[in-house]
Amino acid sequence: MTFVRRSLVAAAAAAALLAPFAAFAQDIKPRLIRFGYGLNEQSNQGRAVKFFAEQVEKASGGKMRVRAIGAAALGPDVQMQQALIGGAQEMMVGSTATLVGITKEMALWDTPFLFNNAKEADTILDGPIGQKVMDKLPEKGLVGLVYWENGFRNLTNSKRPVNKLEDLDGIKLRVMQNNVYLDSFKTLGANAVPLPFSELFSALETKTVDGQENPYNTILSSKFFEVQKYLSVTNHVYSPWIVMVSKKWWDGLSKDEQKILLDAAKASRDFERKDTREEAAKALAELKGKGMQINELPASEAARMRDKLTKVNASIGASVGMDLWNETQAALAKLRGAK
Ligand code: TK8
Repeated sequence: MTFVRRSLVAAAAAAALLAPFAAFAQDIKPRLIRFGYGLNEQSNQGRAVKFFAEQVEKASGGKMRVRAIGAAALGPDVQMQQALIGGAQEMMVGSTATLVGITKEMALWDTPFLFNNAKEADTILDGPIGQKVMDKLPEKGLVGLVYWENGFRNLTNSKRPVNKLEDLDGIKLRVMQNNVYLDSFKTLGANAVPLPFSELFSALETKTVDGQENPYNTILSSKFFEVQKYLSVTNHVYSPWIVMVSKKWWDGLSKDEQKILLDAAKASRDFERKDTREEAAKALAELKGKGMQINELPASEAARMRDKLTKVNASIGASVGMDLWNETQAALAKLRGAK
């Protein structure tokens, strides 16, 4: 019998012995962690939350239990953030973009075309700059554990293929509740309207809005192809998700419990990025198969869009602070030079 098996058997025997007392002994009752997220269970987000839950249960020997609650059943991102701050919910994952109202430095990640590829995103997010931004959360009542990949965002709509900048004119486009996104798409000529993700499908279905932008994975898992005909490949911004814990609750955990959560979060990050990238690589063909009409923007039009969007950079720099902005630009320049 291996050591692990032997200790598992021992643990099981101990648990069986203790079971009758569990109802009385407070510290034996598993800690329940309500982990909310916005996408559905069959999404890359849902799969990664499930993976995290399994890791935590395993590492804690069942003393910590994660209840994964998807499809915004605990409310959209901004509502869950408040529940974490108040201590009414333990954990969540959501876009950094919806966090900007609480921690303005998160707007750094909303910079259009900040990262050229996933490698750059991983290096910056997992490095000192990503940590520095995350370290702004505790003073607001939140603890950030890791960044996951939401992904490069692309445009869909029900009106027409976006082949040139002018095609966006008058398109009613849902954006996240975030000023950089609002300004970016207004700058491009769209009629941008902020809406929580949980209201998006029905807003598209009822034509309250004509379009939206999200990574391929989400367009697929949220079935936007059922209500959107055109997908234009823009990759206009890399969007991270962030896994967060209520600070009120976190502060009451033992060091061991905190370590279990952090280790599981790191393992889930690696799982999630791999899973997301594998899915994204196949998603375009799948979306085509579902009937979407897909177009790449001609390089000259992509450049025009990019040029227009850089106009929002000055306001991002001002809100995140020029030191952080310059440090990020320097780190990216160094990364690109090192290749
Ligand atoms: C899910 C959202 C989603 C985001 C959006 O809660 O709102 O468009 O991309 O992933 O955070």
